[in-house]
Amino acid sequence: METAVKMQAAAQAQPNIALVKYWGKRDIGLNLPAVGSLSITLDTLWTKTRVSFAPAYDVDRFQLNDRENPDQLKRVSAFLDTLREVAGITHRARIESENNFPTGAGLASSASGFAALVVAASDALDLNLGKADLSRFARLGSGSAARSIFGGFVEMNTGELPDGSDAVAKPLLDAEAWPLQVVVGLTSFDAKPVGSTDGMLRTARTSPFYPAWVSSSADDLQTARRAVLDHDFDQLAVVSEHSCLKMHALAMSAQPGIVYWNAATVAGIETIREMRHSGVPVFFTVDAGPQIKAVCLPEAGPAVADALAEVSGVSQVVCTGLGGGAHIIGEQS
Ligand code: 2P0
Repeated sequence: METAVKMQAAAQAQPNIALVKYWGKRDIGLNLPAVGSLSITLDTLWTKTRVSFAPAYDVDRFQLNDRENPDQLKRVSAFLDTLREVAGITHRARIESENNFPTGAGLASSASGFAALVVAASDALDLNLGKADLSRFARLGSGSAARSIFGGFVEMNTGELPDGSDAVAKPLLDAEAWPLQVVVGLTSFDAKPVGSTDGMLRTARTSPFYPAWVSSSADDLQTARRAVLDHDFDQLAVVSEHSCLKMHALAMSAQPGIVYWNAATVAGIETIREMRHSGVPVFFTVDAGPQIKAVCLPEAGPAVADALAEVSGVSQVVCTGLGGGAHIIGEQS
């Protein structure tokens, strides 16, 4: 039986940026989102992960960028346990992962990380999972990872079933159909002060605004979905900035309040708003970290990159288009 299983595989996934944000869980154990979300998958930032299972390994080992990573090992190992259970094996694994961008600084490294991991590990175990199942398993690792299984514009559902089997992402529009550009202004490489999971739980527990956040999210999702399908940039800009500011206002209203921004984040937001008001097709979004992300039509890319590079406190600017979903690669490079 074992000889039929190849036991090792490598995969690549790219981070995604939510335009309609996920913040809050309807079930913590199954990691089910309390709200739907809509994202774009990037192309030049990536995680590449190689997984090998072997009877000779006595423990799981996880390396990130060529260094053992004991902090994340427990989470990765618990995630692999779920797949091992499905495969009916107990072999331990070696996981070697590489990010070509800063980890844990608000650039969605857990999204690309768990998407690459589930694709590599399930292939190594010959689980033959379809994309919806890959998305469902990726969600168990990190909610946003469910979206990185797919490329382009992606929608994530809360699902309604108690077991969460319908809480999966689905593709909305291919990257090539509306090739937006993303310009990321890096303002800090420090790890975020409060992780997303803890931030969500604290917010749900303590913010008086949490019920309003949950009940207003379906409208944002519907507006954004329509804007994407219509290629209506202005409408997408309005609803995306609204969802971003609403999520951060919500986090700030937790006790103690969670502030992911720094001075450069605020300056970047002002810069992008001024550009948009002067007619440049660009809008901003910010995730659970201080990086500023500008989304624009391709013709505005160079001007947006120049403007963000000028913002005081922005140390580096990264430009990327939209890319495809997580996939198997021949070798980890
Ligand atoms: C998002 N974020 O929609 C939102 C906006 C950050 C801000 O999804 O607890 O790391 O692992 O499911 O996926 C980041 O949260 O959280 C996130 P868990 P995750 O992209």
